Order: sequence, then C-alpha cells, then structure tokens
Amino acid sequence: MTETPRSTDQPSRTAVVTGASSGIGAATARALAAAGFHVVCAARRTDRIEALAAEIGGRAVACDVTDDASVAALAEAVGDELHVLVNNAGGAFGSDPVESADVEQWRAMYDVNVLGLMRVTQALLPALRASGDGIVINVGSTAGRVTYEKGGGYTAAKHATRAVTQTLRLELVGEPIRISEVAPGMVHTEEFSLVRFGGDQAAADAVYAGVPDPLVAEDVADAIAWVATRPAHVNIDELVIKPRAQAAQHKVHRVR
Ligand code: 8X3
Repeated sequence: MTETPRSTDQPSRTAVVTGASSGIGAATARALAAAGFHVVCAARRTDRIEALAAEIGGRAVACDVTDDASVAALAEAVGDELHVLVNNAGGAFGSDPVESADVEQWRAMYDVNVLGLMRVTQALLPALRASGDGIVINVGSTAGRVTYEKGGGYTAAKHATRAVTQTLRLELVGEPIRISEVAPGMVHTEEFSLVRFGGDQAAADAVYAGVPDPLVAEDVADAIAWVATRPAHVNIDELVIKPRAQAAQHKVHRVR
C-alpha cells in the first residue's frame, strides 16, 4: 500500500495565520500549534501576537495585510518554505444600507478582506510551492453565500473572497498546493460585531442575544486545523460551519 503523505506529526511544518491577534485567528494559531505546526502569528498588534507566540512556541511577525511593504517583510520572515497559509485577517465595518453606506468603509472592507488576502497569497505562494505540499485556507463567511440588509459592503467583500478562492484553485491545478475556504456563520468573538458596529457594545451583544450557543472561535479553528491536516491529495474546497441554532442567515433560534 502506498503511504499517503499526511499533514500531521511533522513538527518542522510551518503555518502562517494572519489576523492572529484575536478571535478565530488566535484560536487557529493555537489549534495548528497543537497539531504540530510551527506557527507564524501575523497581525498588527504586536503585544498580542508576541504573547500568543510565546504561549504556543511560535513566532510573532508584525503585519498589516493592507500594506505592501509589511507583507513583503512577512514573506521575508517566513523564508523559503511554507506549508499552511490561513488568510484570516478581515472584518466588517459599518451596518448601513447601500443607499447611505460610507464609501471609505466599503473600501476598507475590500482592502482587508480581498486585497489583503491577495497580497499575502502572492507574497507567500513561492514558499508554499517550494514546500511541495502547501495549502491556502481562506476564512470566508456565510456572508459570501447570501446577502442581507445593511450588510452590502461586507457580503460583497466575502463573495469576492469566495470568488478569489475558486479562481486560485483553477489557476494552480496541477501544482502541489491546495486551496480551501472555511466559511463560518454566527461566531461569537470578542471583536467582530463590536468592530462592525463601531464600538457599540449593546448593538454587538444584540447579534447574539438569546442564541443558545453561537459558535466560538475554537469551533472554527478546529475546522481549519482539520482542513489543514487532511492527506495531501485531499482538497476540502469549502466548509460552511454554523451553530445548530442558525438554520440560515435569517433563521436563527433565540430563547427569549
Ligand atoms: C460573519 C457572519 O452573519 O455576520 O462572517 O455575516 S455574518
């Protein structure tokens, strides 16, 4: 029987997680470290990623995915070989209808969720290719599959994340690089909704009010680590993950 190459139990394998300072990114860094990867924790907030890197035996690299020079420095720090890239940096800014939405907020969402992903992927593809077994995991969203009122800028950006993921898979077929998307629905993290609502804690809390068990960052991290550790010939194209209480974007069970 042919031995199938696996992505586990090989401590020398390296992973990069962007947006690793909090939420899904930080949980993913922990999950990949637990799976045996040396994890490069990339984010803007150095105090947070340094603490995380120390905790998991990884490395902190300050990185703003919206900045060319910063991403070039990340690639330099990663070096010649990389096995896993998790494009997690992203977010939602604002909750206005299209008619009155703010152009700068939409620009910022496209910049981080789409152009940031593109920038980091371009910079790290040579190292992923050189490893002989690379995988890019893009953190998408259920917002990349449906639309909802007051979410136009974010759903447009996350639809773009999905489109770029699919395009890259087509373009790289035949190469030793897998391309996946993990698309979460309702995840209760400390910052996602707070950032979306500009720091309005009450508005952020209302998103999860009465929902028995929204997903937590660790649930998504677990899925990402699973995708990353399938045998090298197995490409999980996309994995949509929602809490049991969320049957669809607008169909959420709440206990009053
Ligand atoms: C987050 C999911 O429901 O806020 O990506 O669009 S949602």
